[in-house]
Amino acid sequence: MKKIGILGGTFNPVHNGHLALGEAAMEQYGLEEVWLMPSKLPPHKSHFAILSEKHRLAMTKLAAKTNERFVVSDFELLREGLTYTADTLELLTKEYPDCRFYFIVGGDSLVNFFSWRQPERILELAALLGAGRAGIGEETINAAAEALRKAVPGAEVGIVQLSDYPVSSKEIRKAFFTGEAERVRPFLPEAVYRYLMENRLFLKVTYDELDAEMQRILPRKRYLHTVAVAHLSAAYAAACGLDPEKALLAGILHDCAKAYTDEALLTECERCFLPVTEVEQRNGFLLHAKLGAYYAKERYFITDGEILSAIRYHTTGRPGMTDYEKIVFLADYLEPFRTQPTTPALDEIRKIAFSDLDRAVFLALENTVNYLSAKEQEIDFTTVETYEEYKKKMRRQ
Ligand code: DGI
Ligand code: FE
Ligand code: FE
Repeated sequence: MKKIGILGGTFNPVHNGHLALGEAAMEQYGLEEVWLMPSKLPPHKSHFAILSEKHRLAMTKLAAKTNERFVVSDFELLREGLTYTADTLELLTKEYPDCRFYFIVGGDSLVNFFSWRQPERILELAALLGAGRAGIGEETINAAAEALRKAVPGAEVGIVQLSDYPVSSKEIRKAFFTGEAERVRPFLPEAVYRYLMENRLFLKVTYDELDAEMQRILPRKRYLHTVAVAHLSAAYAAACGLDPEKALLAGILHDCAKAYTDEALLTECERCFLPVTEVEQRNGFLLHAKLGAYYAKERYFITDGEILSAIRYHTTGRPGMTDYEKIVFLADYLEPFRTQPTTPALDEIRKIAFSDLDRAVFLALENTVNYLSAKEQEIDFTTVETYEEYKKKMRRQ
């Protein structure tokens, strides 16, 4: 039987850590080849900035040239619909009856292997190799491997001894997006680095990518609101001589953390070490602005402070708001699909916003504060402070 390793992944981009894992598996388990198999987009993960199959495959081919025993397989890419490992192995074992497949996964996957689809079937069809990972701990991984061997008689489960690779694909993308591509160059096969540079990939976060991601993660109505805010923000920016592109990006991301319940927002903020005030404890939804700015930076690689603060303060405003903050705050309140039954003055403010940002912000704040008071809802201290500042400002005019 010919021993073949299968190393699947999104490979966005493929890096030396993937190759090191493949090579370690070859050496430690006597594999003749390792097939690098780029996968389709996993439905549950973020699709943001995932390159086309064409690019991911091309880079994997370049990476495979570093070792003659690497083979690139487009087996998963060529299949229709969702691809589950069990199905892939079912087909592979039929097509290559004289091969024994060694399916290589990260150590974390070994630990939660029973959450995969048809784990027992996978273990019947192929051997499973998990990468040892310092982050998880040798004992945990060994125990997981032992549990799998016990669960399926005859299952072959092994561990690939390998120290943690210092970077991930995500960190590589981040470095590219933030202009630090050179720093991660040593972690990529040189040909892959050149490919990314020559094709200008991961150089800039585009509106279209963010739009597609919001469409994917937000409910339909919220998505339409978001797009309306993005475009209205851009229009305000143009009217004020500011950069419409920046306003557009702030607008499309302003509610990117809105698809959570109040409770989930609290947990998520804690997980991300974001401070939570007492008012926010009681009114969890306020946190979507803070968490949204955090996601914009960490997930969507936005580095522009003016874009980030426009997202951060879009719900409460703040004293001394910047123009971009005012723009997104207003667009959020005034976008044409937004209906606020309690605010007949909305159309009036809509007109004013194009010529006098400050007056429009004042009126929006006044309405919000009145509305919340009438409904006996707690008002955030920042909202109150901002309102007070604007009242003074308006008296001076
Ligand atoms: O996320 P959106 O629904 O698009 O809009 P948003 O982020 O402005 O949130 C809207 C709600 O936030 C709206 O019902 C008014 C409310 N809000 C704004 N400031 C405060 C506030 N709610 C409370 N409880 N306290 C505030 O200070
Ligand atoms: Fe919001
Ligand atoms: Fe909004």
